[in-house]
Amino acid sequence: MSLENFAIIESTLREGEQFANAFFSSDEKVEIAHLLDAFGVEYLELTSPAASPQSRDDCRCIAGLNLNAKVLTHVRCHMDDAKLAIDTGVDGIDVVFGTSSYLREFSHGKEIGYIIEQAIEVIQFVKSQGLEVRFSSEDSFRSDLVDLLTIYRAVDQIGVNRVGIADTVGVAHPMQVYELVRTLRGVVHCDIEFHGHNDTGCAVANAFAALQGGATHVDTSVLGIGERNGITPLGGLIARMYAEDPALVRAKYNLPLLREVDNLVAEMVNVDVPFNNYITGYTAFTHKAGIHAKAILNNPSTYEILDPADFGLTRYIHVAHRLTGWNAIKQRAEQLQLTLHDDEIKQITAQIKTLADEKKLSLDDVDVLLRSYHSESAMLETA
Ligand code: HCA
Ligand code: CU
Repeated sequence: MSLENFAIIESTLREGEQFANAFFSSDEKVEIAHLLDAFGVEYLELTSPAASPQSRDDCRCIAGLNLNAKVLTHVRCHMDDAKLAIDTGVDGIDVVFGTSSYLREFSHGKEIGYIIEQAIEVIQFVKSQGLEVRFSSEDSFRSDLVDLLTIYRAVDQIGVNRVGIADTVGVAHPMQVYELVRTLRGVVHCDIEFHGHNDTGCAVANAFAALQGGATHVDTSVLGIGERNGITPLGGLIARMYAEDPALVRAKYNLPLLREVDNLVAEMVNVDVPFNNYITGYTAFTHKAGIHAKAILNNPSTYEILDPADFGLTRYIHVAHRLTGWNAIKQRAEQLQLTLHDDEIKQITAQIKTLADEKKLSLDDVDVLLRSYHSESAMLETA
């Protein structure tokens, strides 16, 4: 069920602000918020208004933009923070508490009974103000399962809108995520959110496993930016969900905006979009080996699970190298509007392979060869 109904909680303006290079100005935050809203994410999560005076003003400002996306802010499970958050005019509040034995021992030192009391007070208050509220436990995968379920059952009973599980340290793998969400699904009636860090490269798979297990909401950030090496990237989740159900993802999101979203944030935080980035990396739709190129030219689905056209992108067939094949070279000749016989194309291909063994070729080198063959064969024909 959730696979069709999933919602994205886009946290570039909260978790993303915790990325080493992120120093968003207010104008930049507004620009990101508008673009993510146009892309179609269901929620935006903003840094706590308790973090700094500017953070509070930015919450107010973005909450007042009248976006389609619901605006949330992320606060500690504390009445003072909850009051500050409500005053900003946001639609909902994401409350978080550290439940792991590490955090209980080395961070806040609180017992489970106390955590539940605090949670109930804050949740009831936020709900009494007519706002949506989520309760999440930091470091859920290193928390005691009985403690975790006890807390979640208690907050579910008083009508929390969502509970969240967070893989704060990126330690979980997909099967564990699936199991925990499945177990939780049997205990609470409310929605379930997943927030996963990417320390071991599992963030996209974990988010997907959470949805398979019955989660309804997934946290993302643009390019995955966040603490350390970040969380589930927006583009990665989109790619994963598109592979599952292209029509659904096309209907939910304005996919051609993804490249602009990735580029905008990359520029603001002063990084390049990685070459192998999901969908928008510069090699994401580049095909190289002759066998791949031939099949792609016949039918792109042979080697593409994502259709670049849905994202406003085009595929590229890389022809200038030793792995090339004559079908790819023929296609290049056609692009250049050069008519050459298949025999000639095959000869040129052999020549390209020999040359490519000697040095790195450019597309220009291939074009020059094709053009010179073409003018030679045209001369022969007119002679
Ligand atoms: C952090 C907090 C958090 C919160 C996740 C959530 C995490 O450690 O900065 O609210 O679900 O990873 O635990 O981002
Ligand atoms: Cu996090």
